[in-house]
Amino acid sequence: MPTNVTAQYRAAEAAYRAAKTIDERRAALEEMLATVPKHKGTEKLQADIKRRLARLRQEAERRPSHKGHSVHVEPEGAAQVVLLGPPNAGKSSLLAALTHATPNIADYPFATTKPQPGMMRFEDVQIQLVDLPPITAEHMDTWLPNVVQTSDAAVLLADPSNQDTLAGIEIIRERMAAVHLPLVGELPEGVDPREMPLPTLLVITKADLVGPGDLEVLEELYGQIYRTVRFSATKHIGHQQFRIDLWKLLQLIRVYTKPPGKKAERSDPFVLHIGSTVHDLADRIHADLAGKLAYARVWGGKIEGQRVSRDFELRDRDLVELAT
Ligand SMILES: Nc1nc2c(ncn2[C@@H]2O[C@H](COP(=O)(O)OP(=O)(O)OP(=O)(O)O)[C@@H](O)[C@H]2O)c(=O)[nH]1
Ligand SMILES: [Mg+2]
Repeated sequence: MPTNVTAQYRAAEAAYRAAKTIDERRAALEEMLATVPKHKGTEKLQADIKRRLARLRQEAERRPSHKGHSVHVEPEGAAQVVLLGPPNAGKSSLLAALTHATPNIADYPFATTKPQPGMMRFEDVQIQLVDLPPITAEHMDTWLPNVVQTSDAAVLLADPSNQDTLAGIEIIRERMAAVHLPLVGELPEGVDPREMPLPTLLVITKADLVGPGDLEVLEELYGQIYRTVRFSATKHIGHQQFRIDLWKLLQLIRVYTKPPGKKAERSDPFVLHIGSTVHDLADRIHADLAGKLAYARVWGGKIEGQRVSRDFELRDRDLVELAT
């Protein structure tokens, strides 16, 4: 035991010895790891703490206390998007960079153990990102498919600085396909009702750490299947591109409404799927409204205030006046 540790470290170690539950031990070990002085003399100690954390994780997995299938993340905002990836890929870092959430970020695997949502703003909509524990050949939380199946899309994170990334990504694609949640580039026509394909964006993380060659390898391999974006959580690389590409992947439109004769305000949009009609919009606002609809006018196309029928297909950023 090195003598030059801080008082904070000693307190964390005392807490570890006093800890009774797995969660308490885990919290104390994480605090020890955070407060241990980082230099050559403590490398063994750091490795030992990480090993103890990994063992604790295995112990937690063996216990049948998962309350597995009850884990659920209430969708919020325009869409729910899950973050999937191998350990250490940078899922929690992406969440922290793009939302106000404060997930646990650490350089050891399985730092995330529970779903953690955060809201990401894109222009005038909010998209819910859900950080998840990693998926490996050995481990996938039993509740994870449950959380994934309520989501509208997935982000698959690949860390080009890790030589095991390709194998890790393939395992995740296989495991998700095996639970009928295949990760696809875009939704296929005529889906088998037993399958719930998830439109997926491939994010190449830690773009600040590697050369262009490493990034291109992943782009060449997956570019045919997925829309890909280069990203760094620590440097400002790809943040806006991520938002734009995710919005495109979701295949949504924003539509603004105004009462007849009132001034237009393009804020607080209704979010609908591409292909939605005036009837769908009315139906979304109120079940009765669709039946009572007399006519609609639309601003956004070539003809301003164009009078349209209920089956008129709306476009992103259209302003609609519904008259009964
Ligand atoms: N340089 C650099 N480091 C990063 C970046 N993103 C993440 N990291 C580091 O990579 C490590 C893992 O990051 P996390 O965000 O915790 O990874 P994760 O995918 O959530 O990991 P698990 O929850 O264990 O699956 C941490 O040490 C981060 O600081 C990045 O864009 N650039
Ligand atoms: Mg994490």
